[in-house]
Amino acid sequence: MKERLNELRQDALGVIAGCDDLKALEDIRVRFLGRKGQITEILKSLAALPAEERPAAGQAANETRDALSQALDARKTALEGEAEARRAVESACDFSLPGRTGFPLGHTHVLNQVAGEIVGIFSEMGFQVAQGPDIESEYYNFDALNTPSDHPARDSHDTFFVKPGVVLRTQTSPVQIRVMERAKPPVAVVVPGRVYRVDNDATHSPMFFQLEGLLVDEGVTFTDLKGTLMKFVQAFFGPDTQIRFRPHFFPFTEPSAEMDILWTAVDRQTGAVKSRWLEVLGCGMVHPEVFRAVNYDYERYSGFAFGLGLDRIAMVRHAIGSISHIYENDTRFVEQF
Ligand code: 2U9
Repeated sequence: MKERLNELRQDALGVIAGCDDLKALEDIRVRFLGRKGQITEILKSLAALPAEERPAAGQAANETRDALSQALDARKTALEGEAEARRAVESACDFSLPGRTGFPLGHTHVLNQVAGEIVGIFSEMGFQVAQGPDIESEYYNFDALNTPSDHPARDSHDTFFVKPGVVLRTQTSPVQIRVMERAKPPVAVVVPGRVYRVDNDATHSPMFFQLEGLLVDEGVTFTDLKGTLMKFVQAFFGPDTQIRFRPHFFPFTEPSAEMDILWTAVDRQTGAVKSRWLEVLGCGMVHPEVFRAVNYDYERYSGFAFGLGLDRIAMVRHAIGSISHIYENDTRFVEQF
């Protein structure tokens, strides 16, 4: 019996020491110490021994059982410790690793880049920046700008009405009216800002950005207008850019004109260099009726004004095909500028 127990003990201790898996260790416990385990079977068989052999055999069997039980517990603790150490290594942070791709950095939107540059060019010429409300009275948006109440632009098909007499401004010109109400000439301002029109296609968005300019003083002529816009165009589009003026009509300027630039572009497919006239802004001499509305003496003062769509300027400069690209803010587009 003693020999059998010793053999079993050596065998079991070897198996336990070689086990490196908690589940397998549990199987080993069942194999030796379980209800039908080998030690349990030996303990049961003690009853069949002669009475004088029983105590010694019982003691030896109990010792073997305790030894195996201890060995199993010790191995279990060791395996659990190893598993815990492995988990700690696997989940640990390595602070010496370089960062992943890094946070994407934002940058100024192409429209704000263009606005900033244009404002910069005009401030160097002495213009100040003025701003005003997006929601305007019909008086500031139309009446003060010599736009009669039956003018088509005042129709709800063209203008967003907030309520009778109140509109989303269709141009930034009402800001210049507010400036003139508060200040005497000389006045030289540029007004960048959002404007709204009931319009939505490849070249129009219901909300877009304009920049308008106004200069009023004694003796201001159309030549001053041409010279100022020439300076602007050369600074913005390049020193060799040519311009031309075509007569036009605006209620708030007389005479009025549209200005084109001769735009030279290289065809990406054929490589051919092509030049064509592109409309970039509207302009004119401030209408006497506008001066009357702000109590300026139109016999003494004269002035010029101009207005441009910032999206249009950005489209010309960067050869952007559709205005919707500018306002959709798809990052694949925005990132290119
Ligand atoms: C005052 C007096 C006159 C502003 C002007 C234009 C011509 C013009 C358009 C360009 C493209 C609007 O964005 S656009 O569709 N603007 O053509 N704007 S003169 O004239 C003024 C402004 C204020 C007191």
